[in-house]
Amino acid sequence: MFILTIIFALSLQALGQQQPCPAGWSQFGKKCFWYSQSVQRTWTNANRYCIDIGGALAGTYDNNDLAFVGNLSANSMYPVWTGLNLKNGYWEFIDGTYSFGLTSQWLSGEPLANQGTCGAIRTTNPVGYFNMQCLNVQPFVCNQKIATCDSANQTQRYGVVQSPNFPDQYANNENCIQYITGNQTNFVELIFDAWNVETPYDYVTLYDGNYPSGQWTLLANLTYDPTNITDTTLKPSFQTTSNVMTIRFVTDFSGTRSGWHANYTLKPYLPYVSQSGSSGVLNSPNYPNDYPNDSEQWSYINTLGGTRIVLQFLDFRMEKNRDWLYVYDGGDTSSPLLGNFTGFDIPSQQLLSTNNIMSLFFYTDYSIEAKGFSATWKLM
Ligand SMILES: *[C@@H]1O[C@H](CO)[C@@H](O)[C@H](O)[C@H]1NC(C)=O
Ligand SMILES: *[C@@H]1O[C@H](CO)[C@@H](O)[C@H](O)[C@H]1NC(C)=O
Ligand SMILES: *[C@@H]1O[C@H](CO)[C@@H](O)[C@H](O)[C@H]1NC(C)=O
Ligand SMILES: *[C@@H]1O[C@H](CO)[C@@H](O)[C@H](O)[C@H]1NC(C)=O
Ligand SMILES: *[C@@H]1O[C@H](CO)[C@@H](O)[C@H](O)[C@H]1NC(C)=O
Ligand SMILES: *[C@@H]1O[C@H](CO)[C@@H](O)[C@H](O)[C@H]1NC(C)=O
Ligand SMILES: *[C@@H]1O[C@H](CO)[C@@H](O)[C@H](O)[C@H]1NC(C)=O
Ligand SMILES: *[C@@H]1O[C@H](CO)[C@@H](O)[C@H](O)[C@H]1NC(C)=O
Ligand SMILES: [Ca+2]
Ligand SMILES: [Ca+2]
Repeated sequence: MFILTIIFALSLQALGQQQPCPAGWSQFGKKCFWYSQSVQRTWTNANRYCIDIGGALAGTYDNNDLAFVGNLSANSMYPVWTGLNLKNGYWEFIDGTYSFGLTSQWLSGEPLANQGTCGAIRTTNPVGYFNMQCLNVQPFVCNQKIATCDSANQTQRYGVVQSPNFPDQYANNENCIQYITGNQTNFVELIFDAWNVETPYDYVTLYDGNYPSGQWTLLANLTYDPTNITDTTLKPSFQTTSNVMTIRFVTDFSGTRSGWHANYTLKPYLPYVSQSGSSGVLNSPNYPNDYPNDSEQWSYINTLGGTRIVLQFLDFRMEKNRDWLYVYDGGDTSSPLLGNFTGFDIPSQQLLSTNNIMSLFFYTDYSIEAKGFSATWKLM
C-alpha cells in the first residue's frame, strides 16, 4: 500500500499535477503560507529564513489575507512578523508592493511614530498590525506563490509557450507539462527568445513525442541557457521528427527567476533528400510549383571518396531575405558555407566542394511562396 501510494504520487508528479503548496505550507488564494511557530527571529533574519525555505516574509494584501494569517498563527503568544516595513516613508511589503488595502489592517491608532519600522500582527482579537522595532525576535509567517503550471496542449500553427507568470517570477515546486501537437504531416520547431532560469536546479526538458505516456525520445535537457549559442548560423531552435513536442518545466523548492519564453511553429515535415552516384538534379519542394511556407529541408550529395562535386543552378526564385538556400562544403552547418542565396537572381557561379560531400539547406518563413530552385550536380 505504501509503495503503491508512492508510485501514484510519482506518476501524478510526472503528469504535472503537482500539489499547489509544499508539505507544511497552507494554501490561501494564489499563495502558500508557512507559520514558524516556535522559530523566532529578528525581522531581517526571519526574511532570510523564509528565503531559505523558498519564500519571503508574507504579504497580506487585504483583510482576507490578514484573517488567514491571523488564523494560521492564532496560537501565538507573541506578535508575528510579516513582510511589512517602512521604506522611504511608505509602509510596504518586502516584495516592494504597496497595498492600498493596508490602512484597514492597522490596529486602531497604529502605526505610531518612533515605535519601529517593521510591522507585526497581533493575532488575538482584534487581529491587526502595529509597528515594532525590527530587532525584536518574533515568530513569523512566510509566503510564496502556489505552483500553478497546469498541463496544456497547443494545436495552433503558431504560438507561444512560456514559464508560469512570465515575465514575472515563476513559482517553486513546479512540475508542469505542455504539449504542442501538430497533425501527422507536421513536425514542431521551438525557438527560445528569453531565458532566465535558476539552472541547474530549475530546468526545462524537451521530448520528441508524448512524454510520459506514449512514445518519446529525449530532445534536450536545458540545464543551460539555450539562447546563449555561439553558433549564430541557426537560432536557438529545437525540432522534433514526430508531430508532438513535450515541454516539461521543473523547479526546485527555492530560488525563482523571470523564466523562459519560446515561440513554436508546426511545420510541414519534409524528409531529407539524399543522392549519390555521379550526377543528379536537386529541386526545392513541389518544384516547379511553389514551395510551401515554414519549410525546411536538407539535401545531401554523398559521392565516392576522392571525388569533388560541382553544383550549377538552373533556376532560382525565393522570397528575398525571407527564404534562403545555404550550400555547405560538407554534411552539416559546421561545414564551410559555399553559398548563401535568396531573391530572384539565378546564381551564375558553379559551386565546388573540396571533398565528396555537399549539402543544401532550404528554409522558408511563414508567408509568401515562390517557385524555388533547381540545380544539377556532377563530379569533377
Ligand atoms: C479564520 O477562522 C475563523 C474561525 O475559525 C473562520 O470563521 C474564518 O473563516 C477563518 N478565516 C480565514 C480567512 O481562514
Ligand atoms: C492534444 O490535442 C490533440 C488534438 O486535439 C489530441 O489528438 C492529443 O491527444 C492531445 N494530446 C494530449 C497529451 O492531450
Ligand atoms: C496539417 O497541417 C498543415 C499546416 O501545418 C496543413 O497545411 C495541412 O492541411 C494539415 N493536414 C491535415 C491532414 O490536416
Ligand atoms: C535534467 O537535468 C536535471 C538537473 O541536472 C536532472 O535532475 C534531470 O534528471 C535531467 N533529466 C533528464 C531527462 O536527463
Ligand atoms: C554564454 O556561454 C559562454 C560559454 O559557455 C559563457 O562563458 C557565458 O558566460 C555565457 N553567457 C551568458 C550570458 O550566460
Ligand atoms: C546568409 O546571409 C544572411 C544575410 O546576410 C545572414 O543573415 C545569414 O546569417 C546568412 N546565413 C548563413 C548560414 O551564414
Ligand atoms: C516570438 O513571438 C513574439 C510575438 O509573440 C515576437 O515578438 C518575437 O519576436 C518572436 N520571437 C522569435 C524568436 O521569433
Ligand atoms: C503561405 O502563407 C501565406 C500568408 O500567410 C498564405 O496566404 C498562403 O496561403 C500560405 N500558403 C499555403 C500553401 O498555406
Ligand atoms: Ca529554483
Ligand atoms: Ca516566404
